[in-house]
Amino acid sequence: MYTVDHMGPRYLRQALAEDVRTGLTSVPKWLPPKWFYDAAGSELFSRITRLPEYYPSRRELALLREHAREIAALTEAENLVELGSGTSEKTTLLLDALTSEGTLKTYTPVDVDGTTLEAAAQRVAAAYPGLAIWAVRADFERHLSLLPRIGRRLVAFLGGTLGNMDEEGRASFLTELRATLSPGDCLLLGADLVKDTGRLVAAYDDAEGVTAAFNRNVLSVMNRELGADFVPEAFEHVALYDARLNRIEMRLRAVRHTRVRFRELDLVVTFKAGEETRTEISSKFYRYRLEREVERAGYTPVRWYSDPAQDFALFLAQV
Ligand code: AVJ
Repeated sequence: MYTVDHMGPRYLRQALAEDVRTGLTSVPKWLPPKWFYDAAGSELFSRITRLPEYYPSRRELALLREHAREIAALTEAENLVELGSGTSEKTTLLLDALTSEGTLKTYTPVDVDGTTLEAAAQRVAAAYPGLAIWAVRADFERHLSLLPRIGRRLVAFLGGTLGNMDEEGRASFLTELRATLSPGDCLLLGADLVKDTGRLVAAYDDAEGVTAAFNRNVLSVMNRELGADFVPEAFEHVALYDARLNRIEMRLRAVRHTRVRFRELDLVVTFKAGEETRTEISSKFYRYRLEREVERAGYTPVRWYSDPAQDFALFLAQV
């Protein structure tokens, strides 16, 4: 097992600092969702995937169970590259299928959180003794060109994380990724589909408040990394569905006028009472539109798998 770290403590602070300077001085304020995922945030996300309201993980797992063998046969991948691998739980299905197919040699999990990445890589290493593991700590929005290019690749981008980007962001991401791939390499996307607004909102505003804690975790990350003095309880979790842009937005709403000092940045940010900071978009897809986006970025659609309720899809494309 090898670990490559493109996000040392200095990089992390600097990238977060840049995003804070840009996002929290914009109107309206915003922050990129990648900063949710420190060790605590990754753990909270893991809990989200088990919530009754959060259907995407269960749907995707069922689709993987049903179709992993065919995906393995179609891709004949030697290297499974997983972007935003987290705990690598569902990855087992692809690893098993590619192992039976007899092609798999390498697993390359890629994640922003070192703790979660390391633990997941260790677990996979123990369960698959013959497998080479290249754990890469990286930000897939910035470090795509630095990913190892070993063997025939299947790049898995699951969970619906592509939805964290807007249409423009998706176009550049897909194009940049395409540029690092070779003929025969494949891309497997997990995509959450447009559906009833009530169910969408409930998935991002669960009764237990786990998603609210996950949302507020970004405040703790800024406190720790940038010496900020956010009081997380002074911000309310907001989840709403924008039916025009087909996306969930998560926001943090200041319950009262709040002034936050960033010790490491020489920066003070004020939040008006009721002011909302957007912390995440989670786009929901229509099949034909996602297929068109992926085709425009230079891939050929191979298979579209979805459940009977049309809740979630796995989309396999090839270069
Ligand atoms: C990991 C980005 C797919 O957008 O559904 C879950 C993150 N945010 N609940 C999503 C998330 C709030 C999740 N992704």
